[in-house]
Amino acid sequence: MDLPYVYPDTDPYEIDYLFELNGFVILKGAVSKPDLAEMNAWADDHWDYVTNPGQRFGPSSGGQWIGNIETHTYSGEDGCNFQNIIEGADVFRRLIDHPSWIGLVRKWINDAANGVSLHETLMNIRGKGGFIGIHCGGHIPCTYMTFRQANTGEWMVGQINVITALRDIGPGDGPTTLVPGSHKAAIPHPGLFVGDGKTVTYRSDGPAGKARGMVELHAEAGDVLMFTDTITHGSAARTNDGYRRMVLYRYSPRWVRSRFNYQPTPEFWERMTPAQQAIIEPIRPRQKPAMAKV
Ligand SMILES: O=C(O)CCC(=O)C(=O)O
Ligand SMILES: [Fe+2]
Repeated sequence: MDLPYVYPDTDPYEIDYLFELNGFVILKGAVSKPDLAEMNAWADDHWDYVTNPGQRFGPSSGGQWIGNIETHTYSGEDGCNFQNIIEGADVFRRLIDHPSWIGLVRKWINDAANGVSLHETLMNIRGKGGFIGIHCGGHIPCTYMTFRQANTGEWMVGQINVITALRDIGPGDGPTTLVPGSHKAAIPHPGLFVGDGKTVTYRSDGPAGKARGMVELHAEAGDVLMFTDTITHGSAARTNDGYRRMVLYRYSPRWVRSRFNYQPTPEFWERMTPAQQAIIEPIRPRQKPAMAKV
C-alpha cells in the first residue's frame, strides 16, 4: 500500500479519511531539526543507561531514576525505555501539546466529550536484534480501544500513539509495523493464537515484522506516526547495526488513568503552561484545605 503520508498543507478532511479508514497517518516533517537535536543530545547524554541494561534495569521491573525519569524495559527485546520523559530536556515538555498533532489528537479523542490526557510518555532506544511482538486489534474489549461512537459515528478514539522518529527509520532499522484497518477487525490476528491454537495471547513472542498483513512504517527523522492503539501492531526486528531512537506519547481521554501515574515534580509543574498541566493532570487531586476545620 501507499503509506498515508500527510503534510501540513494536506486537506484536513483527507487526513480524517485516511485515519478513519486505515487507523493511522504519518505526519511528514512534523518536528523541527532544533527539537530533534535537543532530544538526540539528551539521548546521547544518557547513553550509559542504554548500553549497560543488565545493571540498570530488569524486565518490567523498576529501573534507575534520572531525576523523575525511570528506565525500564517491557520485554527485554523492546530495548530501553526512559519513562516519564516529559521531565527531561525542555523539548519533551513542548511535545505535550505540540502544534503538529495536538489538534488532531483533540479532534479524534473528542476533547469536548472526553478531555485529553497523556497515558504514557517514553523515549525508546532499541539495538540490533530488538523488536516488539504482535499485539492489539479491534477484537479486544478494552476501554481505551474504542474508535468511534457506535450510534452517531462521532470520533471517540480511546488511545492515539504518537511516535516521533529521532533518526531515519528505514528497512532493517526495526520500524514499527501494523495491519492497516485492523482496528476494525472483529477477530484476532492469526499470529495471536498460541499453544493449542485456540488461546489468544495479548502479545506474540516473535517480531511483528513479517506477520500476515503487516506493513513497515518508514520514517525520516522528524516524521511522526499517529495510530490508534487498537490497531494490530508491533515492530520488525532490527537487523542493522546501531540503535533505533524514538519518542512515544500516548494520548487518551481524561477518563483513562495514567499507565504508571508518575507524579510531576513541583519544578516541572511550574514550567508547564496551563494547557500542558491540564493534559498531565486533567483531574487535580481534591483534598480538604490544610487549615480547614473538621
Ligand atoms: O516499538 C514500536 O515500534 C511499537 C511501539 C508500540 O507498540 C506502541 O506504540 O504501542
Ligand atoms: Fe503497542
